Amino acid sequence: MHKLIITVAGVGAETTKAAQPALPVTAAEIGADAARCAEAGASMYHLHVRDAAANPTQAREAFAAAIAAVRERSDIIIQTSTGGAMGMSADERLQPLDLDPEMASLTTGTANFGDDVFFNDTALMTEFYQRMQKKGVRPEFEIFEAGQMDNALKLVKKHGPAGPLMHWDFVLGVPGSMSGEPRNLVFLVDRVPEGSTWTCTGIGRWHMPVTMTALALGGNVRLGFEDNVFYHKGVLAKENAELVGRVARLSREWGRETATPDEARQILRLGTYAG
Ligand code: KMH
Ligand code: ZN
Repeated sequence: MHKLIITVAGVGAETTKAAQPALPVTAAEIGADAARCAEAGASMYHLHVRDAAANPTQAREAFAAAIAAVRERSDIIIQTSTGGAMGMSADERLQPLDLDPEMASLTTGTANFGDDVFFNDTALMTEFYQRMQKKGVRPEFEIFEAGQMDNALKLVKKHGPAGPLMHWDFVLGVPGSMSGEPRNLVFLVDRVPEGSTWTCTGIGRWHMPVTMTALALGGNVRLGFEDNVFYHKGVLAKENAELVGRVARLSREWGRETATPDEARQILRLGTYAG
């Protein structure tokens, strides 16, 4: 079993400062947050950014500023979001790819998302996938519903690979989509093709059940204020790094060290794809 890759979804598009006062929103705050998370054992940062009013944006310039701030302080793998926020157009969502990030998220199917719909039809996901292929940006297949795995596999079959392996992220517990029950994660992991790597995240109250199931299965873990703002029921986490620290400690106690960013790059075989 390889070392544990902890990904931090530290910002998100839906979490507000009112819900989590420690939410990083400026480039400087995001840079400092990523560095503290890396010190605590994280090796990847799933990046969303905000505008001057702390509203979600996919603006290229806002991503560039946040990426520069992260890079000033840490070598953590940066995975930009192409999900953006509800209601954004495909062109808006695609902007961070212009900055050639190492990785980007890619959801391969439409899903209910609370009272909204996270829209990803075949044309959109194909465009996003091919854009990533062309630029050599590794997708993380962000799966909210089981059929989205089939769609991702179909993209690879029809359009060829986007790297030496497929990296999956099972996002469980979004209201309206698949819940974080252990059997759901076991079902999805069982369908992962040979040679893939996978991580998962539990939304809200599913954070710890999904995390513990992932550790038991030997997978990787994503966490952070995009997905969950609490440390214990009703008790807000002080910062993203506090959530990282708990999972890193649990894993080490079990005999599995956390991966450094460079070790995670090797595990994910990043940078080895010629395009
Ligand atoms: N904000 C959600 C609608 C992603 O980053 O790729 C979608 C999301 C997924 O966060
Ligand atoms: Zn996201």
